[in-house]
Amino acid sequence: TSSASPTVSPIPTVIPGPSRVFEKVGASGATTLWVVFVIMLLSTLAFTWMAFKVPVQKRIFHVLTALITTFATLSYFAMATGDGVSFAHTVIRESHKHTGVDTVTHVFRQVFWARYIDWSLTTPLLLLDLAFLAGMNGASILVVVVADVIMVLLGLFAAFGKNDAQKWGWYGMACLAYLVIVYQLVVSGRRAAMAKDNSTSKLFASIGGFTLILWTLYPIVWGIGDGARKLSVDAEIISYAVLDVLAKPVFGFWLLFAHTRNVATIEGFWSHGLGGEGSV
Ligand code: RET
Repeated sequence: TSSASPTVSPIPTVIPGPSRVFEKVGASGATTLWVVFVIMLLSTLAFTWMAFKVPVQKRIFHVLTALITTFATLSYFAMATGDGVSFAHTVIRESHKHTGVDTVTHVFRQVFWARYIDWSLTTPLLLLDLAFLAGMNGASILVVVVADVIMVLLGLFAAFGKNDAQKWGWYGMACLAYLVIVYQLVVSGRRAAMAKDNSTSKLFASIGGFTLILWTLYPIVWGIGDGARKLSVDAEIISYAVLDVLAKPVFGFWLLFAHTRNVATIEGFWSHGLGGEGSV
C-alpha cells in the first residue's frame, strides 16, 4: 500500500549536512618517517665521530653539521611516533547551480608542525655553514639568518591558514623572504667566496648551487601539498624525506669531506715554504 505513487514527488529524506574529509598519514608515510629517523641518527653519529678526529679549532663545520642532523633526528622521531602533528581545518563551500543546494565540506588535513620547528633551527645552521665557508660579513649573515627564520615561521602560519587568502598571503610573504636568502647567497656569498682561494670559491659555487636547487623544491612541494592539497599526506612526507636527506646528511658529508681536503691542500701549499698563514 505504501509503494511509490507517481503523483507524489520524491522528497529526499536525508538532507545532506556538512561532510567531513580527513587527510592523514598512511602506512608508506609512517615507514618513511622511521627510515629517515634512522638515516639522520646514523649521520649524526658519523658527524660527531668525524668532529673528534679534527682539532677543536677546525671543528666549526663538523659541529654545525652534527647539530643539523641532531635536530632532524629529534623531529623525525616526533613525527614517526605521531607527535608534532595537528589537523589544519579548512571549510570548502561549493554552490551547485543546477540543484540550488550549497554544500559545505570540512577538510581536516594533518600538518606536521614539527617540521617547521626543525627548519627554524636547522636552516639557519645550514646557512651558517655556507656563510662561514664563503667568509660572508656579519651584516649579510644577520640578514640571511633572520630572513630564513621569517620564511619558516610564515610557512607555519600558511600551513594552518583557514582560507585561501590567508594561506597564500603568508606563502607569498614567505617566498619574498626566500628571495632575500637567494640574493644574499648569490650576491654577498659569492662575492666573499671569490675573495678566497680558488678551491674554496669553487666549492662554494657547487655546494651553494646544490643548496639553491634543493631549497627551491621545498616551496614547490608545499604549494602542491599543503597549499593546493593535490598531494596526499604520504606523498608529501616522501617528497620532503628525499629533500631532507639531500639537504642535511648529503650536504653535510659533501661539505666536510671537500672542506677537509681543501684545508689539507692549502696547508700543504703553505708548509712547502711559500710562507704566510693558511687559516681556513
Ligand atoms: C615554505 C613554505 C612557504 C614558502 C617557502 C618555504 C620554504 C622552505 C624551505 C625549506 C628548506 C628546508 C630545508 C630543510 C632541511 O632539511 C616554508 C615551505 C619559501 C626553503 C633545507
